[in-house]
Amino acid sequence: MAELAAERTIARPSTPEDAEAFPKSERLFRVHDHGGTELHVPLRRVHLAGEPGHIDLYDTGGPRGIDPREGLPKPRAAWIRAREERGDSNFSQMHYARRGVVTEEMAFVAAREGCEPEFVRAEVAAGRAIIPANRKHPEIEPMIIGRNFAVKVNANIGNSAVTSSIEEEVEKLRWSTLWGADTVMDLSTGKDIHETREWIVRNSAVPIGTVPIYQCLEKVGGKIEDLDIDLFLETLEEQAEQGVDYFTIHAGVRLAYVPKTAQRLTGIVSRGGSIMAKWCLAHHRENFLYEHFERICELMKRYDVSFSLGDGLRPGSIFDANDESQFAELETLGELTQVAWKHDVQTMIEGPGHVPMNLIKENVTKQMELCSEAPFYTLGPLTTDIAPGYDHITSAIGAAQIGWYGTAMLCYVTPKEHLGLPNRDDVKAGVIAYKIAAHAADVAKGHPGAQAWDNALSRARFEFRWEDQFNLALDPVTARAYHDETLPADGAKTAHFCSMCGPHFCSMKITEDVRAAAAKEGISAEDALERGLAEKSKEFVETGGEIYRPVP
Ligand code: IRN
Ligand code: FE2
Repeated sequence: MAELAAERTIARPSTPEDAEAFPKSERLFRVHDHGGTELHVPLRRVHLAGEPGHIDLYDTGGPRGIDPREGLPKPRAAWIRAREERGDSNFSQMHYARRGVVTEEMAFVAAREGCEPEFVRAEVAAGRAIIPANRKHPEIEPMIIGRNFAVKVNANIGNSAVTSSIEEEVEKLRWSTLWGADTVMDLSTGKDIHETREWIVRNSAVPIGTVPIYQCLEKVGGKIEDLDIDLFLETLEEQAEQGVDYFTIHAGVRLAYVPKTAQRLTGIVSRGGSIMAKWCLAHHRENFLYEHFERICELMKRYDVSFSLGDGLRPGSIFDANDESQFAELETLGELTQVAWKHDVQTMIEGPGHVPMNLIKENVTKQMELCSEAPFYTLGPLTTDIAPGYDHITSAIGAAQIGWYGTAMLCYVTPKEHLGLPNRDDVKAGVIAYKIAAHAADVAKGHPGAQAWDNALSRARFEFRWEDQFNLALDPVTARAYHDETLPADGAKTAHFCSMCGPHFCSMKITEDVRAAAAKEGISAEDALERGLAEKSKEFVETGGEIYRPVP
């Protein structure tokens, strides 16, 4: 392990909130050399009490404890400056990748994901992965979205006309990245939309996405008919200048597809999709985003804003899943992907929605085929419609499956979906549910290193190292609190049982006893087990042969 010995790390500042959320974790940068440039790759190191070593985990938390008015440090500033001074005009990572250049961002994500920089370059060049990183967002710690990398999670935040202040939005951003959100979308609609976004971008080490048509609609006072391409491009420019890293653009809602939704149980449920559908009907013209798509590409590449091609016709109920209008739009998104790639603009494709489990796989198969393997980014999908209040669960079930089939990023759903705006607890519940789905997909896909975390936790569980079990958990505080609810004493942290089965029925304890007995008698665990089982069987028969015996 000579490589490990040579590893250099630097401490990252930590706040009381971090320490409280992740006890026994240390926030570190691992220093990587990229042709003389130092890359500081963030990680969270969990120290173990009961076995040597530690576990290093991917960390999205970013620099913390910084005054939001000051904004975050800018690790990308020098990299970007060099490109600007060279006079580049297309700043997209895909553009560099296709010219054989391994950028600092590519080397950074390679170090973060534990693969070779050349592999990252090749995936980005092929369009199979994107690195959302606007050149006006130097605060980013680069990340990658693609099915040959860890599955990512997006969290949506944003005020609506009725609630929230700017500080609250920044706090939501910090909160969701603390728990592991890989990207955050600002879906603000109310007033102060520009200022809110500025604060969010300046305080975000993760890529920020938006749906620009929402702001356009504000600008025309809600009158959909008044929207046009000039206003749209002007709004894109405004947001791109601020540093937004990817735009959801509903360019696939073509006029001809709108009537196809008439037969649906729940019609059009996408906000952006319904805006564009209404515009098409009002003018009886083709969607202006579709018609002027190349002009949009020209703008995107000047900043390296990535497309997240919107699924305006996604199903809003499991009844509507995989219908004609949904797949017609997907075909158009595939066509637009080719146009974007002609300009080397990075592109991912948004997907559903509400889909029963038996119809999930077809979504991925079709998307890969129609969109030439551009990364898929899905909202859930919810696998049933009967559980408002629990849609983080109905959808995490679908998210885990679709992630396993190859979806690259999962858009979270909170318990408040369909009911109201999420609060702090809802955001956490949504992110955690989706981290579970994403990680379960990584494990099932055999993603290198994914299972090591599970194994570390399993070992701690089997060896009754309670502290390690808590500290390795996705949510240590909750794990500890649940344990302590019944066994709060310190002694219980070393006890070889928990209150679930009690001391006499713990299967792990029994296995441990068998192994200990075997070691004592110098026989194999299998022999000891056999002997033990024979004894138990005899005792069982002799005492009356009842599974449940009366308490003596
Ligand atoms: C993700 C996949 N499909 C939709 N999404 C997210 O839904 C998208 O990224 C954005 O956050 C939101 C857009 O919602 P509408 O405008 O399509 O409802
Ligand atoms: Fe829904």
